[in-house]
Amino acid sequence: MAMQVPAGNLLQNIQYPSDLKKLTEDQLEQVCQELRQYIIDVVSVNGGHFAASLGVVELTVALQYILNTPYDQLVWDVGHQAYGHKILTGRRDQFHTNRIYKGISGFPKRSESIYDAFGVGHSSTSISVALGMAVASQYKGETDRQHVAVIGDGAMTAGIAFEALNHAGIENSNLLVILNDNNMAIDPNVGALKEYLTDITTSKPYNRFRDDIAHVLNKLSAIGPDAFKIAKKIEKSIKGTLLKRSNFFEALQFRYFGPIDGHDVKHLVKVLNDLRDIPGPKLLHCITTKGKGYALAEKDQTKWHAPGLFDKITGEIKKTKYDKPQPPKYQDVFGHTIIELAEQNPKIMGITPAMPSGCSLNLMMKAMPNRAFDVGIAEQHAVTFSAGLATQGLIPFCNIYSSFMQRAYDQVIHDVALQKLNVVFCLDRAGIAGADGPTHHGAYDLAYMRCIPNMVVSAPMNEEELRNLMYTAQQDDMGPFSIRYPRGNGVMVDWQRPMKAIPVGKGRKICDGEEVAILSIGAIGNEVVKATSALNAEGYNPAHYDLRFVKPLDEALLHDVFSKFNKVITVEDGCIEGGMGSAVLEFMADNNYHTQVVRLGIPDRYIEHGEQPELWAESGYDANAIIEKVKSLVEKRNTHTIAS
Ligand SMILES: Cc1ncc(C[n+]2csc(CCOP(=O)(O)OP(=O)(O)O)c2C)c(N)n1
Repeated sequence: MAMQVPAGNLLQNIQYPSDLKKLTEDQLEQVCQELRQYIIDVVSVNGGHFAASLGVVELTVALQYILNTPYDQLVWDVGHQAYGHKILTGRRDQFHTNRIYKGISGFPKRSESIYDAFGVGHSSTSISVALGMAVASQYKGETDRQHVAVIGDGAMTAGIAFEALNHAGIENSNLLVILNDNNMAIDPNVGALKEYLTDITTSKPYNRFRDDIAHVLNKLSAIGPDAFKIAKKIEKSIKGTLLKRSNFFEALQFRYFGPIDGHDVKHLVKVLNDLRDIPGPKLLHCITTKGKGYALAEKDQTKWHAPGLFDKITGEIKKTKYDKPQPPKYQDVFGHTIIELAEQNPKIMGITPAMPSGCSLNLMMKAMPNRAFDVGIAEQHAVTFSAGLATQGLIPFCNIYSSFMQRAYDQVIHDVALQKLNVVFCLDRAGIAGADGPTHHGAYDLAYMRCIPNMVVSAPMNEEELRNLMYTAQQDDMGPFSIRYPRGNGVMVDWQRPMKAIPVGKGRKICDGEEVAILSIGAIGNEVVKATSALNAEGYNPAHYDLRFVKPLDEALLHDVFSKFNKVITVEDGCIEGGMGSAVLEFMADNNYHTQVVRLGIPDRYIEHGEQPELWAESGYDANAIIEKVKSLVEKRNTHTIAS
């Protein structure tokens, strides 16, 4: 459980950046060492993201040393690398509660600290936001204010990052983009931009040329302000004509600096200090190593992105050991099943936007490299690329986490559903996602998919159902088909059973009962199973149905339920507003039933971070909450009927 660890000699006296600024530049290396050690010490016993924060320790220290935060705006992209930032900005003593229920958030969050300039979790927003801040400062006449976006090479692959660069290039506002280039996303970064960044980093003639210019500029600027102006003119004409053609960022009217070593804290301090005085949009290209300072993490950066608890001395990642085989993760059921299906059906393709390990499409990318694609952090593109494949008669399985799919909503409607294309959306991490918190909970997909014409909206209750839904979806002419499943493990050890098609829109009865019927969708139905068996033991006898589909609804099943029961509880691991319960209410109103319906699900507010069971309980739809709800609705039964 949450465990506090002591900080090093310098770090223990740093609560806020003002304390850091009291130190000499010569002491900063030691601060970095202690900060890195503190992150290792705490994350090893409390869990969380790891390698990304280690990679930006020097950047974090240098930025806080030079900038005047929180007046200056420092925006971290994604935010999974901001642990050092949190520790240096008033949260060192709470850091051991990171990501724990009721503890501090694993991401920067405006409500948590004035130093968290922007709330993040989803990637690639930092340039847009920092530009907005910079333009606002310019408008308000706050010309001394700095605005810095720190963005990874992975996050830079997203469309919104390009959109922001395109806009920033024509605004003459005070914006510094720091490109934290470690050549990695969670998995190895992909795409032509990555290759370009590698070229620019390793190209000798380019670097020599750049260094020469920097050298001349430095000399001239040392002479005085006039000389600096002249220097800038010279830079503009030489760099402008020659570099514009060869440098992507310069072509977008940014002034490009770098690449520099992002682990040399003293040099970073010097460069950041210099850049403060240069107006307009600038980009500083820093080369860093993800996992820096922890050898195992440097070697296997994907594994150490978020390793869970580990022994910091031996590097052994702690996994609970079980005597018996355990049910698999849903993501692995997807990963193995898509290969099994693709071996039979040559039309099947696999697509992920930058989450091959997270969704287990990496298995197919290895087994069938020409049929599985990591397209970078590009959810919109992933969907429309899938649409393109589907126009040619292929059946793409486009796997996107439920919360990241929010990015691609228009593509789902306009590029897939409107054109009735056979794209299968597999929405991983649907429902409460856990320690990542509100940015990552997959709360809305049932509601946002359900209102789209042509869309099939389904959710399996267990591994076998997931396989059967995938089997069903890959049949010809199924049209757009979404399948949502949660983070974590399923409930079946013996899950690799032969697959069969499920009639679209057909639910199933889990157990008969009296007086009250519980309708569930998806894996949260297993909490209902726990509840009904506990209730049976106490003499209550609710019925339980697994709807399987929110669209189309199983109307025959619902007619049956509404004619037999006058009390109905709906249970979903998704937002109550507009979700499955709402669909049931619409059915009821349309068919003139007058049944009492109680809807359980994610309430109309943002649910913070914690373990899934803690958050289901808080939201009122874990087994206990369901038991209480049934008891409050029905009178106690003396008879004890075993559910069939
Ligand atoms: C919109 C969106 N898609 C996917 C993710 C999942 N994700 C979190 S971090 C990450 C990789 C980011 O890579 P990079 O920006 O290079 O940062 P690094 O971890 O290498 O420091 C991804 C894909 C996300 N947070 N947001």
